[in-house]
Amino acid sequence: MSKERIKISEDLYDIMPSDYQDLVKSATYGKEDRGWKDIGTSKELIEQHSLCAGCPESMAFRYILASLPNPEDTVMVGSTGCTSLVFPMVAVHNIHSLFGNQNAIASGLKRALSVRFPGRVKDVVVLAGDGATVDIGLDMTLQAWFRQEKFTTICFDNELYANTGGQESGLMQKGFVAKMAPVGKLFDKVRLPEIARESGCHYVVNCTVSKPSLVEKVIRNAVHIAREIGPTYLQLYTPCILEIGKNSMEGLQEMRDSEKPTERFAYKEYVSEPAKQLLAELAAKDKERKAAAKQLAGQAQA
Ligand SMILES: Cc1ncc(C[n+]2csc(CCOP(=O)(O)OP(=O)(O)O)c2C)c(N)n1
Ligand code: SF4
Ligand SMILES: [Mg+2]
Repeated sequence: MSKERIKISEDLYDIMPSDYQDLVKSATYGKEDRGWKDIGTSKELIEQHSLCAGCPESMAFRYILASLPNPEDTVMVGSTGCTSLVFPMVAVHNIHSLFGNQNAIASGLKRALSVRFPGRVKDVVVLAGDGATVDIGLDMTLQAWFRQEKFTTICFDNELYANTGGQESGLMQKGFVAKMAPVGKLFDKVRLPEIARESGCHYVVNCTVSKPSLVEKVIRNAVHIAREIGPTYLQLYTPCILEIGKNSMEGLQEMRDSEKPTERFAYKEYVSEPAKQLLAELAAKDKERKAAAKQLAGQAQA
């Protein structure tokens, strides 16, 4: 993959927005080892957002977009919610779907892309809130997994409906009282990671986004496994600081507190046997590639 596809015609160069010029000059399209460490030294695929200041969803977006293995050939599918306000500012093809329909849209899209571009890798990644994934969209979420659709589903779990002012969601914690759910949640958080495994996902991770290197690893694994084997699911805790009464500097600590071993976002991972085999093959290839590059660099210096 290369930047060829976004190249600007010389005649139009000076009238293109500077953001676009920067994308062509220094975005990491086509870089094999792109990852969160490129943030700060390259043009990011998201630079502005309309989320509340300090919202952990914005951190998650930056790490995810920096880690996609193949951004020029990726289509993201969003759903209504806080996340959907960000997509217009993202330099990756994306589709907004009706609330809850995201996994149905992604299924059709993935199939259509494989017919339209045979032999070319096209990744599809769904990114939606917990209300869209677990409540209103649960049917579509599960059916896509049952059908073994080859795309990744990412849920930004902030444990309520944030965008509409704080209603109860299936992923809300037991007993939690929100602005629009004054009675308090009567039941435990729905165990969607377990349901994902039982519904045919080949890679499932439940974690926070406090550690960029971890987010990078799980995104890469999830996209590669979805591309080659079948559905993958990531449930990422991105707390709504507004609804839990934290200020813009406190989101990171909230995630760190929630990922302790006894807490609900302690790191949890499931990898199916075929997926384990694929990850081992990819790791071996990566090692080989890096050794060859090192050798070449050594020869060039000599
Ligand atoms: C079909 C439909 N039903 C309901 C809504 C209203 N609505 C908009 S955002 C939202 C909640 C989003 O919650 P979640 O998916 O958890 O995302 P968050 O805002 O928390 O990131 C709802 C119910 C809608 N826009 N469309
Ligand atoms: S309402 Fe909550 S989830 Fe939405 S942008 Fe603000 S802090 Fe983030
Ligand atoms: Mg939510």
